[in-house]
Amino acid sequence: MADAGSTTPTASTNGDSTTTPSSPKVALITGITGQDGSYLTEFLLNKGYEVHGLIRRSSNFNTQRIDHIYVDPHNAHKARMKLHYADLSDASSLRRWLDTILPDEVYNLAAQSHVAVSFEIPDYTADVVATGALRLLEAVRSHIAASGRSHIRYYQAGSSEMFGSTPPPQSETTPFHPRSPYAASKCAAHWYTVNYREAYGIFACNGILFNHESPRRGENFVTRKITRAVGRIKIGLQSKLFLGNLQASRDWGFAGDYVEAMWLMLQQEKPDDYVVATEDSHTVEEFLEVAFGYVGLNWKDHVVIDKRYFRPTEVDNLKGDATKAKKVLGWKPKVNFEKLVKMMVDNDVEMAKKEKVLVDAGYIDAQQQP
Ligand code: NDP
Ligand code: GDR
Repeated sequence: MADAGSTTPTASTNGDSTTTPSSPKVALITGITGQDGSYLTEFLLNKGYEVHGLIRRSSNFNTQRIDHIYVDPHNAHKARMKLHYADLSDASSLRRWLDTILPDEVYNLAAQSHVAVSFEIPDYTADVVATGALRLLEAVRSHIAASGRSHIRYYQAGSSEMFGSTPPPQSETTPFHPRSPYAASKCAAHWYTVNYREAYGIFACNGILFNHESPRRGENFVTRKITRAVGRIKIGLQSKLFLGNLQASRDWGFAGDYVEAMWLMLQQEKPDDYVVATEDSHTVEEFLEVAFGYVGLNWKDHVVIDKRYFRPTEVDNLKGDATKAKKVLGWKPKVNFEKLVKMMVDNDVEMAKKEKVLVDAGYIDAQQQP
């Protein structure tokens, strides 16, 4: 378990590198403990970067996704991943770490990222997702003004949710019509980023990423909720899965592919905004069919519709047009829909087997569903 300590950089990693230059590039990642933060950290370490992550204080350790690349600082000879306490709601911490770390690239991935939850905590969501991005941009601007380090580059994690009810295919020129406090906040963060690029000449990019998943996806997003249930049902730990709207369509890709696109945006000559998507879309019901079918189960025997999981306003149909990213960045996804679903189910069947051992030994209760 990683502990960032109180005031100084403490955690480090021995992430294998094939291309470490003598003076490595330095990246600062907010949201390093999230799904994307963990894949981006692995990606950048493999490129030879020194990676600094901002983590927020929580009452339990929240670093499970990066524990495998964490090395206790007391044992590390070469610290290439370092963790620091900060929060997107705390402007002074952002500026302080910029001044201390002197990053070449800043990736703003931190967010209250759950759309349904944003209806429950709209004020907080806006503070972290919209104003948090503004705080970080302003910290970058003032850091550049004070230090002259104008080569610094900034990535903003934008979302296909910004398109909301605008019909597909959605590209960089498609108008936004957000349908949740989360999506409206992401629109604000998008335009703050454009404004800081135009007003101050900062190299700032918006990645407009469509849904991307993985075995590290949070367990209350629909894909992982389904694959966790498939694993547990297959192993006999649960029988029902409660879901909301099964007719929504999403353009689902693999998170490991998408972090490469983030990095590519910051390697271009000019800053710009890019849609990143597979250009393939499926309903939640189709996800269920593939996931349950893969282990020989019929989803209709297990899924129960629960009104609690419907949203006040839904985003019905997302399907990206990633022509620009393919052409300019040379990016394309490697993992398709079927492969993604199977990767997640395989992971979660194995996880359920381990859970079963703990249940049989009386260490945990089988009723504790994710
Ligand atoms: P996760 O929810 O997995 O991770 C969010 C990260 O933000 C976590 O590290 C979390 O910390 C951190 N965080 C939350 N609140 C704060 C705060 N107040 N201050 C500092 N850190 C905070 O998200 P993903 O990795 O899936 O997504 C990364 C980014 O990309 C997010 O901005 C998301 O909105 C956006 N996005 C994601 C897409 C997807 O399909 N995954 C698609 C499009 C955009 P902790 O671990 O402590 O909770
Ligand atoms: P989304 O992802 O809202 O697209 O946001 P999520 O997996 O939460 O929902 C996808 C669709 O599934 C429907 N759904 C359910 N969703 C959840 N979470 N739980 C359920 O039980 C359930 N039943 C049906 C939803 O209504 C929705 O239509 C994700 C997040 O990662 C955002 O941060 C990111 O910006 C967007 O993807 C792109």
